[in-house]
Amino acid sequence: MVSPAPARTYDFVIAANRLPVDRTVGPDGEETWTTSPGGLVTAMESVMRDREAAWVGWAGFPGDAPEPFDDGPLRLCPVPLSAEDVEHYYEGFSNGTLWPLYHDVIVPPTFHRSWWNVYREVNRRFADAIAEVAAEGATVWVHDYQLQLVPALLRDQRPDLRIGWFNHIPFPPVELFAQLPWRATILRGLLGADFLGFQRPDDARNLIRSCRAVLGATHKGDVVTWAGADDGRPGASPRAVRAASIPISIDAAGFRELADQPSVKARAKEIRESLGNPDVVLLGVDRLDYTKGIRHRLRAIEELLEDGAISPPEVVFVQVATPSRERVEAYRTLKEQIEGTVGRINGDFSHLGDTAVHYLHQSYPREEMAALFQVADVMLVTPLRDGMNLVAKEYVTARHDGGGALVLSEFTGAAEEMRAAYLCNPHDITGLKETILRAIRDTHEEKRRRMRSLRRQVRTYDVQAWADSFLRALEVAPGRPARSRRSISPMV
Ligand code: GDG
Repeated sequence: MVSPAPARTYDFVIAANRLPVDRTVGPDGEETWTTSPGGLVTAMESVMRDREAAWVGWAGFPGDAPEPFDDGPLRLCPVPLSAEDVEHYYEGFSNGTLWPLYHDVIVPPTFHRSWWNVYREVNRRFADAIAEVAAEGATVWVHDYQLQLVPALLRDQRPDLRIGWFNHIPFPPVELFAQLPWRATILRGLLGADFLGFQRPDDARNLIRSCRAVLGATHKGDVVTWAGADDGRPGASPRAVRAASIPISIDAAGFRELADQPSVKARAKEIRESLGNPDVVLLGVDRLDYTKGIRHRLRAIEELLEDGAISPPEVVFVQVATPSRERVEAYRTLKEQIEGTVGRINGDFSHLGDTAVHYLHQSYPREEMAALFQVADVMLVTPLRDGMNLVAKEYVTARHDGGGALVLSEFTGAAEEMRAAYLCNPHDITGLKETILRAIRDTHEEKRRRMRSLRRQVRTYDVQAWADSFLRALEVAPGRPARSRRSISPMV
């Protein structure tokens, strides 16, 4: 009898909700996989260059998962999700509960026990899949809010692993986080990691405060110590977990190269001409999400048009709103509201041949995005809350001609680093209008000075620097300290 070959294991494992590939099925039923464009894939490419690694994630369609397969040196390990899992774990708990709760409850989060049960079950499935493919002593990098229970579930099975988790979105203040009926289990899940990475120092501090208030954990500086980190089993020894900010960035060299292509520059010229060669192009590029502040932005634009401060054909506004989460109710409502507002503004302020607001509810290739950035004299990045916002970093990188101006919301992670932007509070419509006008009217020299500083910042701290910093922090994470005192009055 031939026994099956032992499954191959890897020293470096990445886990994210999605695999970094998309499947397409041809008319003859043949499957092809293409690398999905996106920051995470690029970031990980840079850390996987010198080593073999496995990536655990959902393949993007419900039902049975394909067998693990190789994409160059990368082993892809699909986790199956049924249609019900997608509805409850992804659209429900991840996007209907956690997303709004972690973004300042801009829309009310929905709490459903049935969603939570499936979230727990899917996180267990991810942990099992990682445990199977991770070699003895491997490093595991878990990504984002969809997988917050994975660190502890994994540590239970595999205490030998070094586990890091990075949150791409904000972590809420304890006053909001405490609403979550399953707050203690989520924190216990996270504290299974050795290192927790966040976009902003405030996110890390919010997590530490929640651990103190909800679990009764202690902390010294950015290290949380909690004796129940092994799920409260008797005799569990305390673990120390560091929580700190390691802000994400973009592949600045790659994006610059893309923006520098003659075809992209030619396309930028073409786009400007098709807009009627305006004096000023204002641009917004966002997933169609209520966190991105598109409604507030449109309100400011509408008032500027009413005031006569801007008008087509001299000044036009282009809003790219990439389709997103269309099966989630709040997103359908937002789409209707935005489309109604754009219709009203254009009805009131456009003339035949001169459109005030160009609204594009479509997804474009990266080359087209780079061309659009080059057309934008003023880029409007005005989210109500955003973990980082990569569009801001891409915009300044694409403008290697030194032109342009960036209006940036204070409520983005990017604003912590990009201090030379025209910073604004998107809730303050009067202030937002003034900032937009300043970005339009400031002197050429002042705008160039700001853009130079912003470009330097993104070039110096790129995605490779981000990934390196994260892995270094994980490598030197504290691990198990001497037994520490547990405080006595947790909120659980
Ligand atoms: C989460 C956090 C954090 C957009 N439309 C198209 C397109 N995009 C690209 C952009 C950019 C990316 O998608 C969007 O990144 P953001 O950072 O702006 O926002 P989220 O999707 O909300 O991402 C966020 C991020 O994770 C990373 O940690 O910054 O705060 O919410 O790269 O250019 N790309 C293409 N066509 C489009 O139509 N090709």
